[in-house]
Amino acid sequence: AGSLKARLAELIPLKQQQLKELKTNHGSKSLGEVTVDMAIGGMRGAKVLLWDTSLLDSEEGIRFRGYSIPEVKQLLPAAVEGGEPYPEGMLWLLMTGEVPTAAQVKSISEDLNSRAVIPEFVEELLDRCPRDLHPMSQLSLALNALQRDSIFAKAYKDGINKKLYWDPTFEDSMNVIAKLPLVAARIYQNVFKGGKAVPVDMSVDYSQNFANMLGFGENKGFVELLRLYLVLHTDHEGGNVSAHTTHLVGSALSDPYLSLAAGLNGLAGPLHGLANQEVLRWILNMNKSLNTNNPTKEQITNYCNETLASGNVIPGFGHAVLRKTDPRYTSQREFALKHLKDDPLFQTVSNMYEVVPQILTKQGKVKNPWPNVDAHSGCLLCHYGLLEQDYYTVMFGVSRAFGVLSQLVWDRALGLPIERPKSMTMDSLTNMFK
Ligand code: NMX
Ligand code: MLT
Repeated sequence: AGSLKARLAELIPLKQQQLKELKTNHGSKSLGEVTVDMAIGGMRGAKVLLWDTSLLDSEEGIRFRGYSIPEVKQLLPAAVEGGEPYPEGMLWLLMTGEVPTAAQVKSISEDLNSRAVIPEFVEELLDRCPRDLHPMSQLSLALNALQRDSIFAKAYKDGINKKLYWDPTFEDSMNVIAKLPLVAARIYQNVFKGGKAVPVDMSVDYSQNFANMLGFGENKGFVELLRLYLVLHTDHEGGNVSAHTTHLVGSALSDPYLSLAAGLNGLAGPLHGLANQEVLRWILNMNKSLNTNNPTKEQITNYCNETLASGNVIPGFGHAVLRKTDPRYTSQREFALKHLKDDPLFQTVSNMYEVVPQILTKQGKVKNPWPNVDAHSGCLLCHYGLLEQDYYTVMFGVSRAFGVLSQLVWDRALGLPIERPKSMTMDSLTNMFK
């Protein structure tokens, strides 16, 4: 096939040249000040990372390789006419910066299917996990175990020339992406459904296979939702916890398995990817306490105020960088309006959109009162019967692998160094400005 790898091999020298010119022509120019507030405040606003696969604008939201979400939906090949794009097309776009043809997308589906196997010992490891080990911990455990087969780690041990690092990084990354649905579905089946294992169907796409393995393959609405879900969660520039962690750990030349596992451990935090689980839990707790499945805006307002008064965040709202409604939220809302507009859970999510921003704004300290991606995803999955909230972040993780591993291939292709910023003590900072 006119493969993804062959295209990358053509693009890499061009990008290496671009980086060289950037360093020569602009290497010593300033990207802005670093203030004490930035050092204390989670480095917010410090422009200190190189990340090519996507870029976030605080008002407009994410662009993947320059394309907004509506553009991606328009341009990438879809399975159903007017339907959701294939995540495989997104992978091609993230890796190359180019919009793939339908044939190229098909070649990715086939390539991933051919790599979709996991060793028996990893299956056994998952099967032996207690059911109350969180699905994200199981995912991380499995990735670390799959590392045994890392092509990069082996090549490094065998003394591979650093100019060639990108090649085994690419192979590992594709293998990881291919294997993730098997691992993720096994976790789902084990924890929630009594352990049924469905084999990979070589003739269908990634999302259809993943849906089959989860037990939702017959449900065409769910498969379309999964395509959208996997496209939307791929990448959110480089500074978010999962992306930055993958990049940081990868900079030590830890292989893609180890790097992604580290990133996913960050995604499992409630202020990051776990928020999708927390949103659903929050809504269901509200419904339970009010004994309704369709609370009024007033009831939602009261429940929000209770949450805030008890020193907790309202999950799914706010963002470290965004200052408007997340376009990933809007895209999921459009999906809901098209396919499930009368769903009571969607109506609650909609009502929250109307009341929560005002409540958070009134509180006075939140920099962004608008909903993020996680405020919406759970209600869509629930609609199609995937009710188990503890599982939602695993699906986010499968998608996030597409973005962070695409960038990891480029990290190695561009020869980026080990990451090592400078830290300061409180005393050293105090003395500096005496
Ligand atoms: N509910 C209540 N308080 C909030 C919220 C919220 N949704 N968002 C921010 N705040 C508070 C925040 O805790 C902080 O309080 P304090 O000064 O007492 O520490 C204050 O407002 C200022 O925070 P910001 O600068 O607006 O937000 P920051 O950049 O620190 O954090 C988030 C960003 C996303 C962590 C934060 O908005 C949050 O906790 N949201 C809820 C959790 C969530 O939805 N996370 C998912 C993000 C998307 N993702 O997938 O990663
Ligand atoms: C993400 O998708 O990574 C989140 O929106 C968090 C972020 O960008 O900081």
